[in-house]
Amino acid sequence: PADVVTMGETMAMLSTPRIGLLRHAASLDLSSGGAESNLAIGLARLGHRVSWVGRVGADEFGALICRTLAAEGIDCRSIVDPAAPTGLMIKARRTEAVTRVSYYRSGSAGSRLSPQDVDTALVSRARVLYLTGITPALSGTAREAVRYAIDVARRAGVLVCLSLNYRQALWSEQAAGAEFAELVTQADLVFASEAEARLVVGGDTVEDLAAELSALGPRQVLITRGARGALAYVDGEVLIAPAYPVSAVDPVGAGDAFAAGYLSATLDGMSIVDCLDRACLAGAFAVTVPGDWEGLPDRADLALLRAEDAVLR
Ligand code: ADP
Ligand code: KDG
Repeated sequence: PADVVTMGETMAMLSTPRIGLLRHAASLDLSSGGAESNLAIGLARLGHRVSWVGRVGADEFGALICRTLAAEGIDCRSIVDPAAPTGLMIKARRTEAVTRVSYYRSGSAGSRLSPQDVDTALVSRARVLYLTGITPALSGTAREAVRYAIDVARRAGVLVCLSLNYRQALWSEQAAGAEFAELVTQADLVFASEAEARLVVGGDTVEDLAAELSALGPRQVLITRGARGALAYVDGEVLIAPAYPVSAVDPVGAGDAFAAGYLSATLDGMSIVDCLDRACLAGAFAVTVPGDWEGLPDRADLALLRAEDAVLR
């Protein structure tokens, strides 16, 4: 059985190799990305058994996604949907600091995920189910799939983890806030940025926001704060961790990496302090490279950001 089961949409990704307008790019780099599969890669690199479930089109992009996930050691449970193409995401670095993401995913195979795609045996035997707030924004059936997977996990006593991951291109703050408020009550562990937490609850400080989210049900709430680090609120106790100092080239994917680090340490039975530390380490690795997941660390890498020497021989 898998340690972690995750489900969502992974898209093909085209990105500009240089800074500037997309229209001037003479060539584009081809890769893939998706919040849940990024998380899966992060966990697989750290040695955990992960299954990813999602729909892809009967096309080369779909093949690319399965090939990538399999190469990363993930149990790829892709469902080939001949009725729709694999979704596409375009990333252009407009300036050194600003990345623009455009989606070509409406009506995509990934968005056609439905409750029938949830393998109840796979989910019930896992230790963790990881879902994001992106999936319910994709379609009515995708939203039902999320709810069904959570029901199955809860009935089997599987830890339900939810990353809010608000994507403004997909839905309004109001619609997302209402959906998140319901999903949070069903989760054991919630990852959110401060802005995402504010879609659901109010509060003057980050601690207040975490406490309010936890009051809705989850025993553990993690608030990610980019280069400012993160905060954990567990059983009423607050823990704060600074970010590891790195020079960031692309912030996309940091949240997925953070979640992978946190869940990896949780599966290893580590203390909350150590879970938070591994989460921040993984988050820092993710921002050091242009891709969404390519910079994710393996076990040996975890010691690197703490290393004294810049050159390891
Ligand atoms: P998201 O990708 O969901 O917006 P964040 O940007 O808050 O999430 O990043 C998640 C975590 O990754 C942060 O809490 C932090 O630990 C780490 N991280 C993000 N950006 C940086 C950065 N510039 N330098 C170091 N660590 C970072
Ligand atoms: O979390 C990083 C993601 O933004 C990315 O890899 C693609 O799943 C994605 C999305 O919907 O933005």
